[in-house]
Amino acid sequence: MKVLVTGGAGFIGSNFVHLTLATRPDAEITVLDKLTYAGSLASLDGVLDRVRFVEGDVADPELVDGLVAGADLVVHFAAESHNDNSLDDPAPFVRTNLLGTFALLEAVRRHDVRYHHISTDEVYGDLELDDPKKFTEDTPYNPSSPYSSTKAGSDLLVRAWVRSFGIRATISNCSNNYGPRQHVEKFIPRQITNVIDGVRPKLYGAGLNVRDWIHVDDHNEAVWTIVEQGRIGETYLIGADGEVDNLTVVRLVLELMGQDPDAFDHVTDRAGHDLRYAIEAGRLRTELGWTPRYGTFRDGLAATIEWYRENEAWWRPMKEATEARYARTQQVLAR
Ligand code: NAD
Ligand code: TDX
Repeated sequence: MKVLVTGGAGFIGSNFVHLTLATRPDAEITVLDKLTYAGSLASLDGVLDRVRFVEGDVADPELVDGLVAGADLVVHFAAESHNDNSLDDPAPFVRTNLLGTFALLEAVRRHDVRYHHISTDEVYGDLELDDPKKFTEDTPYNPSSPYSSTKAGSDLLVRAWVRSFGIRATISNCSNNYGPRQHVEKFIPRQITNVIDGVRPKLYGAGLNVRDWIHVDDHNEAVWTIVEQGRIGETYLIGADGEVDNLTVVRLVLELMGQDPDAFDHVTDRAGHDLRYAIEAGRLRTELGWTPRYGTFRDGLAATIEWYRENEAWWRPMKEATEARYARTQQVLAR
């Protein structure tokens, strides 16, 4: 099977490439990636000789058309993915997340190629801390940030192209991923690399916000399950019942790294900060028989810390610029 992976030099996309080559050796992979600040060829170390790498923009219709024409399957990970950046400058989010998806949809429509769309639980907005309900496939869309609204818009484009043009597409909306090769702007890698650098972790506000953590390999196995068994036109939520509040995560990172669990700073909160995400993945589990394989969040976090300790050469080049960017907008409020 010829697979076009967009965003394959990013966090989840590169882990998808590694996992696919390890578990489905017949797959012929082409990666299309613009190598923005978030993409790194080093994330494909060890497999670059087994994939065709194309540096380019998903929002370039001609480039995309040629690549889609030669594929049996497109898995679309490429996106501007960081909420904080979208508050700073929404323009690349609109361009990549909306126009990039549009270019791919038109190409898969022309060439009748199977398409899987990677999206996020953030399209549903947020939940109250004490709400017993979780997000389901029927939860109304209610995105909060420029990032999540452009992802929501891209999902709606996919649904319309299925209904109006009969493209063969599926959508998945996953909760927060963690694992190796995640950019150091994101919550968990930022704190791990701060501690390695002797800098105190930075918690937004009081840290009561809850995220539903899933290991990136569990996400990517779920994507393959949907590609292989999912119903065309359907949306599947992906999550592994991993709800943890941010304060607990920061304290756990510090504890696992041998530090005082209270040695962190409270910094300026994110504007419009979503309170809680929680996924009900019943459709994926009962209809398609998927189940997460990774162990506890604590074990997964310990393994992730180990990865960052052993792979400083991977993250060091992006650390200084990331912290310089945060320093412009975030102040320490309390220790
Ligand atoms: P990432 O920022 O680590 O990687 C994004 C990749 O896309 C980078 O390699 C970047 O170079 C590439 N890219 C950006 N703009 C591009 C363009 N115009 N053309 C081609 N390539 C471009 O993001 P990630 O965390 O790996 O997220 C991947 C996908 O998964 C996104 O669609 C995101 O919305 C979704 N998602 C992420 C999470 C999460 O927790 N990280 C959870 C659910 C869904
Ligand atoms: O330094 C920090 N301190 C902090 O308290 C950072 C960077 C984040 N946070 C908080 C904000 C969130 O409540 O941690 C939580 C997680 O933050 P992010 O890693 O930025 O993730 P989030 O905004 O939840 O979005 C992530 O999951 C859904 C991904 O970045 C998205 O791409 C995905 O769609």
